[in-house]
Amino acid sequence: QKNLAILSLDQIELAKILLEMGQSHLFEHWPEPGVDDDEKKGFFDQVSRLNASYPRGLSAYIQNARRLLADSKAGKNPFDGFTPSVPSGEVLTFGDDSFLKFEEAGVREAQKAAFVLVAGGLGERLGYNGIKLALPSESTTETGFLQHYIESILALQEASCKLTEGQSQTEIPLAIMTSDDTHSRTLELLESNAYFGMKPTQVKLIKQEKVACLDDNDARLAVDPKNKYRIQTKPHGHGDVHALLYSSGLLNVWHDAGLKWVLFFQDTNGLLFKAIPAALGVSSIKQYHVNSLAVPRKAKEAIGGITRLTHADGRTMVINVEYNQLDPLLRATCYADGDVNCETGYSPFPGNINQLILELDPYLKELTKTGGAIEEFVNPKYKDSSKTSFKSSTRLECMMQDYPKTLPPSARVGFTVMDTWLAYAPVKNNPEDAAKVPKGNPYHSATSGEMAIYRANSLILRKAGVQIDDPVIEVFNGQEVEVWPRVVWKPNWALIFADVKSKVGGSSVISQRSTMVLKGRNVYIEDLSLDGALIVNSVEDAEVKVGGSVQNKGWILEQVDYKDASVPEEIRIRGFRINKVEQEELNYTQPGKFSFKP
Ligand code: GDU
Repeated sequence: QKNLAILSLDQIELAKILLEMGQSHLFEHWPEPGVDDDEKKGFFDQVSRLNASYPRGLSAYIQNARRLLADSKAGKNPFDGFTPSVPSGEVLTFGDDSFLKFEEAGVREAQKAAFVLVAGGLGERLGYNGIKLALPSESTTETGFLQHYIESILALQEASCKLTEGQSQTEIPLAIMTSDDTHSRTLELLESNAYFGMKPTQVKLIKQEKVACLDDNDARLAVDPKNKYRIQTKPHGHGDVHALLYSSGLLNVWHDAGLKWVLFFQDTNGLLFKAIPAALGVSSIKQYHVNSLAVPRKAKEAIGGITRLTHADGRTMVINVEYNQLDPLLRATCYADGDVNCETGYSPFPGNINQLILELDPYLKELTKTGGAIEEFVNPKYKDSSKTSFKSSTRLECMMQDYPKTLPPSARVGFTVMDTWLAYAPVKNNPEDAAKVPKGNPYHSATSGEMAIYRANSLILRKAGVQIDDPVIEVFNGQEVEVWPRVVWKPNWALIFADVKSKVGGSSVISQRSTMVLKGRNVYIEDLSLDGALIVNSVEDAEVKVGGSVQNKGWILEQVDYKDASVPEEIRIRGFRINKVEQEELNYTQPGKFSFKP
């Protein structure tokens, strides 16, 4: 009470809310006015942020927490009354006629799209201290994830405008959700690299706030162990992205600009943009309000399963069931063996890769009602079976893929399944954990993420008629991986399969030990026989034909032990480094037509 005198009117209101919501313990240890007054004001600054950043404020947070904690204590199953079954979606086969049709439609639509990258997570599982967006997606060109994403969006922007000639050049917006853990380093990465070619105004950073931790089933907010004038906070999860897009006004800006699609994606998937054009085409042709990208899922793989849930009262929805909930749900219903592979060798439930495409108009209408609040969950670690106290404080969490849960049955919610080799190779697990993944399941490590890029590019070239040697199996950091020729190209060389087909001709051959890097829009490969390393750098208006026999010692993969602390972290976590012994490097810096044939 006595401390009220030092507070502003707004702060007194916040104090009243806290007292009404049973949070008087937060002030119990406060000394007399005059002692630590600045810290006390700092406390209210924090409370004010926590109040403003949660849809409907801190009291709603506490109420939701009490409800969810009571449900958790009572052992209430969030899927009570629902029976899971395998849903049917659009299944695409890379390179066939319908795939090509979807890709073209997607490129056409791209100029009406905005991209949203969720990158607030630190990636503790990966054992990398930097932000994941700065991590090289592969070590042949050392292109980082953020650079690759931005270059892909720029290539898409250009291709889209070209397809609909006559229309003004669009700038596809990119919003990046950061957190206190990643914000300043993300901004610095962009600024020190001239936004990787995007206009700075094209990129918007939206920062998620953490949420208050909870000490007990009454949702008493936890005092920060490091500062008695602060509430302890933890991340709320990637589901925050919806509320932030709404409260920042970005969705309205995009809507007013005539945009139609919002595409969400995650921080470390080097393959994703190979799948985006076709997936966007599916959204457009099938008129999906919500389209989730999925891949065949191995049982127990750490990706959610897309599931049709049918309630006893007749309601149904197609939704992600998170990987830790899928097995108990299946066991409790009609799948006694739980999360296991079926006769195909895969889980019958497609795996959610959290690439969501939402149609903007219905999305904005829905968020106008909900403010972007997403169904939350709580996962307290109880001290004992009485479930009366926690081992450590907990908090509410939410996931962006839970957005469809509040939609009416009339909403058009679908999903698109693509081959894993084309669409999904995240970098999440450290070498030790990756090596422990059950045999046959994907490692999701820096090693597998990089190898997947070479494999995808090699397979795409094969499909376009290039003869590519089979891979060899090698072990890096205890993980057995296929090593294909290290083929890398910039997104503006080829974005969709039709681009690749138009740029390779004749009969070309690439040996397994080879490396090929293509940087330049108008580089054409014709009757090339490559056994070694070939690097082509060419300016926009040069047209270059590369063919003939290129043979040299090439670039060699050398083993690195992840425990060797003398090696930089981004190399160690892969288990190899590239020794650039010898290469043919072609540089075309002037406009004109050129042909290379040794
Ligand atoms: N993220 C945030 N804020 C957070 C937490 C995470 O922005 O508070 C971001 C991360 O930076 C990352 C993305 O959200 O870009 C996903 O985070 P994780 O990689 O930690 O996600 P999980 O592996 O736990 O799982 C998610 C989905 C799964 C499956 C999987 C696919 O929940 O269903 O789709 O990604 O990669």
